[in-house]
Amino acid sequence: MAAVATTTGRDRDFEFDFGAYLESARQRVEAALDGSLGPERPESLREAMRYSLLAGGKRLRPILCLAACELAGGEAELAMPTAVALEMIHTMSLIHDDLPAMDNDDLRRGRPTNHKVYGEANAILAGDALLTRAFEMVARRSPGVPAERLLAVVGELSLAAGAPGLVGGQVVDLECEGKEVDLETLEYIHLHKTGALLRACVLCGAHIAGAGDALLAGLGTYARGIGLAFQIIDDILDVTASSEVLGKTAGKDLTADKTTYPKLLGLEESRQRADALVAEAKAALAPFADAGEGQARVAPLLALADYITSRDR
Ligand code: GRG
Repeated sequence: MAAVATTTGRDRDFEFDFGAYLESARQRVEAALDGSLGPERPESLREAMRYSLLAGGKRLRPILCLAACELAGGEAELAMPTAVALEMIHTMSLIHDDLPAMDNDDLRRGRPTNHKVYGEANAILAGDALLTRAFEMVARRSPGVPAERLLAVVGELSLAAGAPGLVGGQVVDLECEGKEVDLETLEYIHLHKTGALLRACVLCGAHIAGAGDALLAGLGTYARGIGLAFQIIDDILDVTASSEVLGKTAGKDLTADKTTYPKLLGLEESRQRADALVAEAKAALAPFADAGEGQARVAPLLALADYITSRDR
């Protein structure tokens, strides 16, 4: 990833080295993930959990959480247990999504899927253990964060993981396979299956720092834009990128007869829509980008929004 210099539009001299930021944040997240699993027993369960949690991935969700915490004036390290929890929930959703009863995939993050290595029952249980461990990370392993802020985080995580988020989106996605789907339904699927967890990432980071209503509302709008754009780009990459680069099976949407943005709008219009959504997302943060510290604090989230549409995997 090349270094990206970005400006907020108020001070054209302000520069932000996104490449260096991303690399440093990823390394901190990887270290935290590595240390996050305790002496889970039995050992076979621990191994299956670690296999998927430490399999790489862009780590976009924890980084969004840390960046939102810093935008709200908090110490990123205070948000690290929550950032790890978000990646645990995301990893659980990938393990379950790959199961034969769902998307039935063999390849994830460049390696055989969890159930291919540990069997279906163990993969389901490893996902369950990661999901529950995520809540433990917040409730019992977040020193220095006031209890009412952790309660707000638990609330966001519950909404994002459950029927109002990932599960609801996945159910509608599965129900729609092989059917004609309109844009409204597709948007519902994307906002729930993918957008809800991205929304939780920025809101949780902001809650840890005790953000006020105006910033939470701005971040909610930001998250809607990047959530939809993220899934549109995912749909585009499914058509245009190789399995080798993606680390997961390319062309799956066509095989599963899923409706996607490229199918409904074509590649060009889909990309335009993703660009417009990212522009909307960035605009929602403009009020918090006052010259000086505000500019520096908002720069990572602005650059992360751009990264969502420029990524190649
Ligand atoms: C059991 C509570 C519970 C929920 C599971 C299976 C399921 C319900 C939901 C599926 C959610 C899902 C897998 C959505 C797709 C989101 C998506 C585009 C994932 C890819 O994210 P990347 O590209 O992956 O950030 P990396 O590997 O980089 O982390």
